[in-house]
Amino acid sequence: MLIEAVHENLNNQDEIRIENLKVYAYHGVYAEEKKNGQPFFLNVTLYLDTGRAGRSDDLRESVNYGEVCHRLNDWMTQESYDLLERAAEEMAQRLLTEFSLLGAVDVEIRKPEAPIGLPFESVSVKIRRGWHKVFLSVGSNIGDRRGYLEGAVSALKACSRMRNVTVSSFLETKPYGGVEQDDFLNAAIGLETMMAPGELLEFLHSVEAEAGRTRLIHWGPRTLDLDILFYDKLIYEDDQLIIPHVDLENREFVLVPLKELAPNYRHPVLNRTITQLLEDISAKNEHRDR
Ligand code: PH2
Ligand code: MG
Ligand code: MG
Repeated sequence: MLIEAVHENLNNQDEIRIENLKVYAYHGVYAEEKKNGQPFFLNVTLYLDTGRAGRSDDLRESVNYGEVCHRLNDWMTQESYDLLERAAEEMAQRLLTEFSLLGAVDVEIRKPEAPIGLPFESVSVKIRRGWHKVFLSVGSNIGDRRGYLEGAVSALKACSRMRNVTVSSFLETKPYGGVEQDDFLNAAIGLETMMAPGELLEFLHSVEAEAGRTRLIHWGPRTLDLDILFYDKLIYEDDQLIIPHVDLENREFVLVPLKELAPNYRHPVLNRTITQLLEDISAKNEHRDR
């Protein structure tokens, strides 16, 4: 698939394109660039479902490219960044935030008069950013457990790079995994984010830290644990992070609340839905208890 976009809508890869929007702005590492400015050219692709507007002929069901151009011009000239990377990131994030029909955007910023001192046609940075569907597991087994869970939800809702945050009911659970400790309060959270997986993990760690989380005993008691279960249909692994979350298929404290939010979501490796994974656990337990 070209883009792993949020809306599982077959038309959401329709494109509206803006080519070489010319903006006079003041981005650059060198003082003379910040002082004198220079022309920048923006190539922007907006990914959305244009089907509704295509049928209704109603602008309110699409994104007004004229408005997009004016907003880009405003945003490009309001601030002066050192880097094209920063400017592109800022344009992409603002577009995704301000125009809610967008699933993803490509933003390319060209700077044909960059002070290089050699003949060249243009330099540019091009990025793609979009909304991604994520499911998290959250748990606490020290102190004001409900307060920590609610605090985590508030922190996610307050972040401008998240939207559509939804929460399951809170579930009292016995500790899983053999460490002797107090009972947990667990929940599942669904959201859309424009963060990449690694950034999301860092953000979740900062929310845990704010809840006073310390990492003394592996798998030990914690004020707040926020784990990434799924990120679109991504299958990913590095030293810090494994997606889908390891062992979730054996954890009722993860699957029971998650089933409230996404009973038919299919685990991309196991190819089983959340409902089926829970049925698999019941079947295994029955077999064992016989
Ligand atoms: N988290 C663990 C280990 N065991 N058990 C329950 N019931 N709930 C948890 O959130 C939990 C656990 C490691 O993160
Ligand atoms: Mg955990
Ligand atoms: Mg964790």
